[in-house]
Amino acid sequence: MTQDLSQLAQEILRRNDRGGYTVPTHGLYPYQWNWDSAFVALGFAEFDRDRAWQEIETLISGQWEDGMIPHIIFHKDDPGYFPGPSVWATGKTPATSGITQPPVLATIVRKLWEDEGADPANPRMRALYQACVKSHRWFHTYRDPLGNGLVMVTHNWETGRDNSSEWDDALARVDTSGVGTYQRRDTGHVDAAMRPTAVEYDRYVAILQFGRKSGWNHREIADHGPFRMLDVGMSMELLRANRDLLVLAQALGDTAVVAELEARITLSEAGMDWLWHEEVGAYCSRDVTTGESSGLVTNASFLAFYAGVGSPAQRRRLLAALDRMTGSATYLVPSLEAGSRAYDHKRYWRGPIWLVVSYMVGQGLAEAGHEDWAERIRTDSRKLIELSGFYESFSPETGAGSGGPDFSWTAAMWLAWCGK
Ligand code: 9WN
Repeated sequence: MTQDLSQLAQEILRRNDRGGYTVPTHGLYPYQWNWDSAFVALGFAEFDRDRAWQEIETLISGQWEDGMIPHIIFHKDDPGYFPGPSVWATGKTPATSGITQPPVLATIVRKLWEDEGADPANPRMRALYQACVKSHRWFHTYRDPLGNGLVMVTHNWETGRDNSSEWDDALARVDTSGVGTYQRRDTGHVDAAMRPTAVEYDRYVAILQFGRKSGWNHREIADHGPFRMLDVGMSMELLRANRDLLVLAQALGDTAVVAELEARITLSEAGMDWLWHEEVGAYCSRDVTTGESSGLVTNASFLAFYAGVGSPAQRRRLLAALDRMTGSATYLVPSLEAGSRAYDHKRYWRGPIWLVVSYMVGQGLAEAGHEDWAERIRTDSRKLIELSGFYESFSPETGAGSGGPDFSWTAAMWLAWCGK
């Protein structure tokens, strides 16, 4: 069975290949997505090293002058997705969206490079290193409003955990009166019960429109935008990515960047406590405007191990939360703890399992010496694919697939991690 599924996973990546980049799935997501491509590169790396590097290089072809790596690159227009390039209207070539996505790239570049012998002269690593330095500086410049090394997002789509209940209160304050009419495409591809609601979509579009009206001025968006949230996921991912970028900077003898990254890492390590919720016993996202914590345990809370943060006491409480989840979930790691406000085992990021987050959580736990938990998560992830196939996400209760089928990053996670 493993061999058949590995074969199928490779076929999915080949089939979703549009020439130098993959689409996450046919139909629902017809463009190149930022963090999807990073994870997809790990899958390609298992059978086609050149294609793995190329996936990231094609993504970087859409990087903005100021360093931002957009969340979508619209290499070819496609009427099957809303909002497409004309809605974003960023005026870039290639056409892109106007927001970013989780900064996992440096971590993946480090892995590709190390797996090939960690040669500091590797030209592909060197080019991508420069792109990552620029991207991380963009985050530090525009997305650290409190100066404590955490990451603020200005659109919920940036988090990659788009409709997590963590954003509900902040999104409820977004003025949607000027949104106008538009035609959603996603619900024409998959069951609407698995997607965000109409009210939620209006809010997403309203935030987009604020950015477009500002001429995609990221200073203006960061200071005055309608959605300003310190995301626990991206804060953890950027800290981790800074640690991995530091390894590359050291290998290259880039002393100025080494010093810069060391300072950022120290800042973020200390800053992370701002996200700690003592009563809940977990890291939770916080609204920059109101200071409110979501108070919700999500799969991103467990990225603390991956980021290398948390006192022994904090880590014990996180493990207790993970243990608690095994009581309500058949499979780990749900994107929201069952019983939480708006939990729904089928709806997108309000419960379903997403294997790329599980992968990072599992990796962090293994590195922290919690091999038992890491193995449980890996085995569960494997079972989900064996049971339901290569879906976008999975119910933590039944294991049924949700969202799009033949999903690129799920295939990649099989090849690089849980199917090995
Ligand atoms: C918006 C592509 C992307 C993922 C995100 C996931 C979903 C898009 C959407 O699909 O978001 O970016 O239209 O729902 O939430 O994590 O990168 O797979």
